Amino acid sequence: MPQGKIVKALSGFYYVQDGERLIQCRGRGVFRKNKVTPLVGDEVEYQADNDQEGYVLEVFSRKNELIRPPICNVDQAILVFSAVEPDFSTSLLDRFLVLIEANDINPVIVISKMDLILTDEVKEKVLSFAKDYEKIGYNVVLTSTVESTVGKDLLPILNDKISVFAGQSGVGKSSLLNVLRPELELKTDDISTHLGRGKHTTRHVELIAVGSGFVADTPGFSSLEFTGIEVEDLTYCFPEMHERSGNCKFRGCTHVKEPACAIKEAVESGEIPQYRYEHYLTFVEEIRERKPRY
Ligand SMILES: Nc1nc2c(ncn2[C@@H]2O[C@H](COP(=O)(O)OP(=O)(O)OP(=O)(O)O)[C@@H](O)[C@H]2O)c(=O)[nH]1
Ligand SMILES: [Mg+2]
Ligand SMILES: [Zn+2]
Repeated sequence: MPQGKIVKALSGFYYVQDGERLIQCRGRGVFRKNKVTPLVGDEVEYQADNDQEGYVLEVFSRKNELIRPPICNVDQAILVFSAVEPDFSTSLLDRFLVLIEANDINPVIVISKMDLILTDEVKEKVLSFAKDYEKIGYNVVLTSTVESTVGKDLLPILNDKISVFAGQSGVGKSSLLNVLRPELELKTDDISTHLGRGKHTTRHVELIAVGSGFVADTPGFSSLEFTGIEVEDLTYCFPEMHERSGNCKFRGCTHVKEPACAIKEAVESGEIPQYRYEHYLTFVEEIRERKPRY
């Protein structure tokens, strides 16, 4: 039986990419056999007499699975954050990073719209943030759609992987993909029209072949709340805290009020940026407030 990858799910059809062929399939067989709903990203076995009337017969086991957006076998999340318009936000970035770390997905940080920076002051600020995140161990790529290096900057990261593009509206996700594959002509919008969107746009998830990889151009995570994440999990989502937490005096230290806390010491000595720790504290508070307290 032939095998392929589901690259799009729409109106009850699954579109299976098998090399150069795209086969429109139904999923009847699978539902009956192992009660699994096929997802974009699935590796499947299918049967088809022609490209319009196929059947997904079997879904192979998944590496991971996101609920919103509904997609699986994701290798990495490309977090697109613009340097300006909108301004670079470490608090929003840290929120995305926590959600992605909690899903065991590898994040890559792309700082876009570098060409729109007008002052040295802003440029230095953005570069120093980039350095902070690199120091944590994250891959940080600075780029813009006017740079001729977008392909060189991004393709090596995207090749051979399934990536989800995530980030605020208007940061330039679709624009970057349009540079990588101009023939796609993905719809891009200026900020003003973005405000009226959202409600009206049907957002189906689709994998787009870019280089030898696949990319999902979605807003990423429709909810940025920490549902399902506990305070104890949060340290794992801050790699620079996780690697130091063994040095805290108390096991299970939450790095908030405990004495002899290695994290607080690292913040005081400047090894961990103050803003990262503050975001951590905000998230701890948010998770604690979610719970009923007696
Ligand atoms: N100068 C400049 N403008 C950019 C760059 N990237 C995007 N833009 C502009 O920013 C606006 C928003 O870009 P989009 O690609 O639509 O943003 P998006 O992230 O896909 O937004 P959503 O689809 O709403 O999530 C458009 O007007 C783009 O032309 C860049 O690197 N440089
Ligand atoms: Mg877009
Ligand atoms: Zn601690």
